[in-house]
Amino acid sequence: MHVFKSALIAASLLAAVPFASSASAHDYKLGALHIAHPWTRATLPNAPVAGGYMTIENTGDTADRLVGGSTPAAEAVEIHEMTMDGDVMKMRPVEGGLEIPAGESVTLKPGGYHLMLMKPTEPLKEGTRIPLTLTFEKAGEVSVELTVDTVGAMRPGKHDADMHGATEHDDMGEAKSMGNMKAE
Ligand SMILES: [Cu+2]
Repeated sequence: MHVFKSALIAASLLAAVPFASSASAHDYKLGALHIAHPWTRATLPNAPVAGGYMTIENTGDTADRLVGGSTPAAEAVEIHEMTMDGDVMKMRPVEGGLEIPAGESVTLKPGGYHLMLMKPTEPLKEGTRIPLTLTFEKAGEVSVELTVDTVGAMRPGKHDADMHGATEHDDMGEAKSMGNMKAE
């Protein structure tokens, strides 16, 4: 009887694993800040930059600012925004850091605010994870891992354990416009 009971417990533990892992996977907390699904994209050899994307939620009642970051995978980490200059999309550093307003979420994503990993030390390989430290003005530092998704992915996909059903990877048009992008 005892053995039978243990087997039942073991079976229920096994059954619980997928739920436990998707609930806890790839999210980070730092004080009132909640950082979800940090990700990046695989790069081609000699790519001068790589992106860094995530959603940062501020559950507190005072604003904070993302002011910087660092990673052993690149020479420097900058915070960028995309702007239109005529019909050319450009990116430039965000002066003074990126505000995370109280009670709000800010999403860093392709085509919007993003981290820019300057001069990756080696090409980012799809399916690996890149350690990254984020620095906030008030909350301080937190270590996260960027999942590395497909070249040209527009949202976190198959390498993010908690992917909200996003599995599609577009898109040649976007890849082309990325090619026209200039860092300033
Ligand atoms: Cu950039």
